[in-house]
Amino acid sequence: MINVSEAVESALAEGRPVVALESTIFSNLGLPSPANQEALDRCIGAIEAGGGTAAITAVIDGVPRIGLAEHEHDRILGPAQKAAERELPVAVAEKWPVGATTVSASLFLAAAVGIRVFATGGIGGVHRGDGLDVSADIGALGAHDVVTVCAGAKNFLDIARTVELLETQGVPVLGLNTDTFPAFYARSSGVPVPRTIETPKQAAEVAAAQFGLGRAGGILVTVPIPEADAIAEETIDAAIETSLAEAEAEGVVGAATTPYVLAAIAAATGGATVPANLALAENNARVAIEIARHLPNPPEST
Ligand code: PSU
Ligand code: MN
Repeated sequence: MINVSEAVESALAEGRPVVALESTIFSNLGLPSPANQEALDRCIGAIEAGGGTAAITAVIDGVPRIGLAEHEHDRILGPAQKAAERELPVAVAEKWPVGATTVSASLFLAAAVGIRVFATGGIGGVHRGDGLDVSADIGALGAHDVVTVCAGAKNFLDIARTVELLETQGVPVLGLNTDTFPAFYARSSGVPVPRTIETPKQAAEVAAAQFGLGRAGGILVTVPIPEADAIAEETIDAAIETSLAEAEAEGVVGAATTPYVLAAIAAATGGATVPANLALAENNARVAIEIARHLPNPPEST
């Protein structure tokens, strides 16, 4: 029921490094066009430059896919329906033309075929306020045996509570050369990260130990945005405040909230946040392939 591309299948069979990518970030739910195309090209480029194979996840014409051919990239760059993990069965049954996979759906699909490293921009988390809006990403991070590489989470979320819930889920959270959880455009959220590491290889060692112990669930590796690309916190904070107020005034709720706020932040900053978004996504892909290269191959299944 899950279709794996030949490129990804042969890389996995030969024990070559593979990094999974989500598709929501590259669809119009995540980034404006044409920056979304550039983001996709740069992420794939970083994975290939590191000697790896990129495995883009998506639902296309009702089929969950892992690995898209280049001529199929257009499908995920246009309008799409957001597919978190729980939407996958719905997307299959209803034959969605394009289901853009979120972090949770991508983790499920990656784990299902034995891909152990996944790169994204920012994860979903606990939304601000007491509305109990918690992203499915958090549960998926605790459920699937995959290393997720991200630049933390955007500050429109409650980052302190997000980090607390990752503890509840039993997810080891590592900061690459940072002792605080990164806040996407900003290198630091001020919230302490449980463990600091200095190299991608150390993340691979933690992951190898986790898998070796037979302990279920993922690892979260947080990587601050490269210094040169970070955006002044005042700029972002102001944009986030107006974007959240706008979402509330418009009565936006549920799964629509994150895409709405993402677009509102990009608009409120006149697109200034977009280059930063591309730079951190590419940087995460670069770190992810390094981790994948250092992970020992899984034992032969019999
Ligand atoms: N944060 C971003 N960019 C994104 C997303 C989050 O900075 O594109 C997307 C990811 O696909 C993530 C999803 O998995 O939003 C989370 O949505 P929600 O908050 O509805 O769980
Ligand atoms: Mn939600």
